[in-house]
Amino acid sequence: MVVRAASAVAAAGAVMAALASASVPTAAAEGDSHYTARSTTQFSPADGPVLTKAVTYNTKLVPASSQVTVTEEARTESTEVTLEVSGLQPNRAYGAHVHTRPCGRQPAESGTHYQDRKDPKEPSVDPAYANAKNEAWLDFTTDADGKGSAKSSHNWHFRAGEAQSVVIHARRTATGPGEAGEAGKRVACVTVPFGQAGR
Ligand SMILES: [Cu+2]
Repeated sequence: MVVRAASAVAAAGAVMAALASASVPTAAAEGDSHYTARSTTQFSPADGPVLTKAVTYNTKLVPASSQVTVTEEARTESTEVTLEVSGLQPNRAYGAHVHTRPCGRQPAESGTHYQDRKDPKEPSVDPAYANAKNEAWLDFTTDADGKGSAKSSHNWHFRAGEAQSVVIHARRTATGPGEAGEAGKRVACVTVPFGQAGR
């Protein structure tokens, strides 16, 4: 029992970092394949002792211990992503998108926005590519309690390995030419392996 207690203490940090994580392929209905992956995590400072799955780069806009849940629901003809946050600043607009790379200690490590049709030019600020249909945008406005949520729906699927995080930005996503897709500084990031359905 003493040995067990010691290992439990050692594992406590990891448990705090990943409160709950589930990947649940659900039963197919009439040939329609249906896959749901949901992950809930607390944000930790990106410069902390351990790089956790959800990191905050700005503890004023996204406080440590605030919580995030990301759900990917993939069906035969569609993909739906849901973002839910709590513990953020009340009554405030944030931008958010699915990005290509996992979160790192530096905000830029999460890469560019995931695009179904890739813009040959980088950075992609052309509204023909940088738009909410070709990318997964999850902008939200928090309520008086600091809770917020957003959902994106598409008729395409993520290519496995090419969509690996959700990044929260300091402001709403712009849509005009030359600035489309921009949403200010990256204030937090959660690593999520999208596009694993049926592979
Ligand atoms: Cu982004």
